[in-house]
Amino acid sequence: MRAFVAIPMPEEAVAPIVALQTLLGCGRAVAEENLHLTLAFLGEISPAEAQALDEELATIPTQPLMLELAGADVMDRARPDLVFVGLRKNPALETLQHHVTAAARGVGIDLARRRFRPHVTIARFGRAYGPAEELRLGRFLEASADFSQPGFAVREFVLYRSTLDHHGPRYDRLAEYPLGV
Ligand code: 2AM
Repeated sequence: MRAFVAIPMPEEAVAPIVALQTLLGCGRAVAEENLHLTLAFLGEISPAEAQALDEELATIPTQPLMLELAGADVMDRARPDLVFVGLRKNPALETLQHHVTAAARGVGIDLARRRFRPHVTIARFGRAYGPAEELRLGRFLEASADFSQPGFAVREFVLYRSTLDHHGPRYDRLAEYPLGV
């Protein structure tokens, strides 16, 4: 199965993100219930690996986590394929992400060695990126560069299975891990 570990966006964060999606007005907006911050993309894993990982994730020491959304951007200005909203630097988030990747590697899941760049993808372009999108995106980036929001508390992180079909991705919760409150 294709799996990943992420923090789902709580209700308080969804409304400002939807406002950004409306402001963008192009691309395929990520469905409200799918908005998340990826901690580790696991790729294809076996049910046995998922189970071993679940046991490890449950032992991660947790602490309360407040996140702040800040600034929308694209990953690659030359060839934008997705638009995201970033998060203010947060040591507790980095610690959690470090524990999650260590847990995955600890059970033998081979993770890409990428710098952690916390973000919530709000829309994807896929192949549908042309001059009209370029114009809209340019306006959007200007209008949303200073976007910021009051912090919100995160209550959990989640191990998800991702299934891709022609309607887009479907994310199923395999297990949930509460964060300290
Ligand atoms: P994205 O939001 O930056 O697109 C579920 O698919 C999650 O895993 C998404 O948040 C997606 O990140 C991330 N993801 C999908 N494929 C990936 C890949 N090949 N490498 C890293 N992350 C990936």
